[in-house]
Amino acid sequence: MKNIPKKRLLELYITMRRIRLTQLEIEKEYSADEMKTPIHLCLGQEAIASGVCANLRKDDYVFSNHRGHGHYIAKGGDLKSMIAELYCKKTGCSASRGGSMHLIDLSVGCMGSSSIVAGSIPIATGAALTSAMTKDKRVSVVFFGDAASEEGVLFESMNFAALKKLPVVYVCENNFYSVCSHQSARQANCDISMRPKAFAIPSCRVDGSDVLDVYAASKKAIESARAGSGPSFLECRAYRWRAHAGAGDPHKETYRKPKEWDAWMRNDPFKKFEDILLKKKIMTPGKMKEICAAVDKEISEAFEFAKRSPLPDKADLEKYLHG
Ligand SMILES: Cc1ncc(C[n+]2csc(CCOP(=O)(O)OP(=O)(O)O)c2C)c(N)n1
Ligand SMILES: [Mg+2]
Repeated sequence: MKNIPKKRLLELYITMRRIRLTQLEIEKEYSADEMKTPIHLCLGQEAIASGVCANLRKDDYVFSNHRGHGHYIAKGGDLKSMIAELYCKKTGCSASRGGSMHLIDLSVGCMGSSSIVAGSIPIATGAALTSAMTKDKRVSVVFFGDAASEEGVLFESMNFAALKKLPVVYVCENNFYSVCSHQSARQANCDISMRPKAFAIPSCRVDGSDVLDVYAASKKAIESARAGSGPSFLECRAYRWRAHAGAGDPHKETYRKPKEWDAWMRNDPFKKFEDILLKKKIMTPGKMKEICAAVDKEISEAFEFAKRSPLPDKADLEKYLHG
């Protein structure tokens, strides 16, 4: 904390707040059934995207997955276009063709996401191969879940990245669940951070509810990738506050242990960071108010923009289809 400038700490706070409030607003509006897209909220996991992306340059690449709102926002993706995409509007960042799981903003290095679990991992590895070949000094980061860590393609990608010393950082967001299946019901060894060691890839476990821990670990990994030392792997543990998809978690009693749920609910990544900033007087209550007002305004403007944007033209239904 001592080594992080105040300006950077406030930026981290603003990013977390933007993600948190955007998620809550989407959740609130979802019941109106105007967003014709499944949504995978990242409430509870905001610190991961925020901490990692704060270390990236604008021209670095981020590859995401189905739970990608936070990655897109933290990398600087345009919020109005993101919300418009959820409303399937012409002005959406994927021109209404993608929905919530396919957010893209190439102008800031949001390279898009795949709804195929682990699908973005080899794509990010390929982008890192390009960077290594062209020596453009860009770093690729790929975010994926604990279930994606079970897919064979991760191991093929890690082997290739280690062999070629590619500038890629693998960020596994371990929220312990694949839909409703707990990690312990699926994995023989739940220590995901151990697996990259088979390829001699530096790897560590990070408290994904602590933005400062994420920031410090990803700084090291990103700097190492940029310096040409090859890939790194972060296992960031945090909790998915809502159902796998949709608003709330109406069936949580059927698959979550109450004790587990309660403990994680008391460990709010956003509130924790806010309390630290206030306690250490890095942020005054006045500054906090100012930030909140600006974020609220930005979000309500994004929703207004999305709602008043036109739907795509019927005549364009087959546009972008090839074959
Ligand atoms: C290859 C593949 N298998 C299964 C699915 C269905 N599916 C969608 S999301 C998901 C769970 C993903 O869990 P995880 O990777 O841990 O990410 P989280 O949803 O927890 O963020 C599954 C099984 C899919 N989309 N792609
Ligand atoms: Mg998961």
